[in-house]
Amino acid sequence: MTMRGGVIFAFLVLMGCGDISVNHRALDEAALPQVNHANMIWVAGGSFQMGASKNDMEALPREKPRHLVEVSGFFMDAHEVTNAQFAEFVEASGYVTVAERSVETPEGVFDPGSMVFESPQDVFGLRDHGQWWRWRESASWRHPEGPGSTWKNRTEHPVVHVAYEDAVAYATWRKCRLPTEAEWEYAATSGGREFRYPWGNVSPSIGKSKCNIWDGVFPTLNLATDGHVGTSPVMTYPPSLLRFWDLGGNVWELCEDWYAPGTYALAGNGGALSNPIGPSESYDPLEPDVPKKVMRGGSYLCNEGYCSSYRVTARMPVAFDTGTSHIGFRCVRTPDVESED
Ligand SMILES: [Ca+2]
Ligand SMILES: [Ca+2]
Repeated sequence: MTMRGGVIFAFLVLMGCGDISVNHRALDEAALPQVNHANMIWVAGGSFQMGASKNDMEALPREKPRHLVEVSGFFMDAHEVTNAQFAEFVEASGYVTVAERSVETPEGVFDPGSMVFESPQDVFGLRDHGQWWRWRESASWRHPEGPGSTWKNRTEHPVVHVAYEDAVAYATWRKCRLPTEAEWEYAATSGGREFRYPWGNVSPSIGKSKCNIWDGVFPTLNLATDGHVGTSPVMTYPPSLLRFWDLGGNVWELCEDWYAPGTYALAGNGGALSNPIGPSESYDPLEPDVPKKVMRGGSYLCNEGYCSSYRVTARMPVAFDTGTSHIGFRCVRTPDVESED
């Protein structure tokens, strides 16, 4: 999926140039969190089978083969980082997110903006994402749908329109980091259990709502039987066994690993991988020139008919400089970092 970077890149190609510079603003290292954000869950280390089984017909090839992984213990946020949490970071540090920055090129300065999901009345197949993603000037975490929308009436919703470097900046400020794919999946399976979803093995279409996804026919009809068309406040649905909320659905969660579809195929020769961190560089055959990170867990746009990415093994590439209206993150921290406080 081509988002912010792709839109800008395509525009620059059209203009015949390609040198993008952005307005970076240094973090104020002294402005550390004044509020205890340590709403984190301890995940005891262990080993587990990472990835989808070969008989899983719903899983994509990039989720296979299943392989043995060892993970050291870590703390992880109980819920996605909220707008209120991110606002405290921005107020303390003066940080400006990627979506809020102008893009300077030899041909001129382009206004800030981001990609916003807008449900179309009709679609012609599901391959052309441009049918439901729109570039909106001024869209950012402050204005999730662009002008006229604001984070201030959704303070406990997950922050969105964060690119990888925005998430890293926030995590660093909190003395945390982003999870690796292995840590995320290990937490999502509540420590390596045979779970298909973060809540267990029951399909989200059966019984009470288990997470915030797309109820209906994507992308034209959202029945919102789970109570939410867009993002929902964190901790709305039942927690997982380890008491994590929204690991499936609500917003996608950025991970530290670079994306490559063949990561698991290179995962060793039968021995357990210890704390894997993914490939040294990304490779997406569909857009080989765009560096991409991995995100996990699906979003409020996923459903069984289109993208069942709330499955624990689902993995999705995202351009490292791109945030959208359905991408967020949560933080982890290791005991060594914890003990330095
Ligand atoms: Ca929903
Ligand atoms: Ca999520």
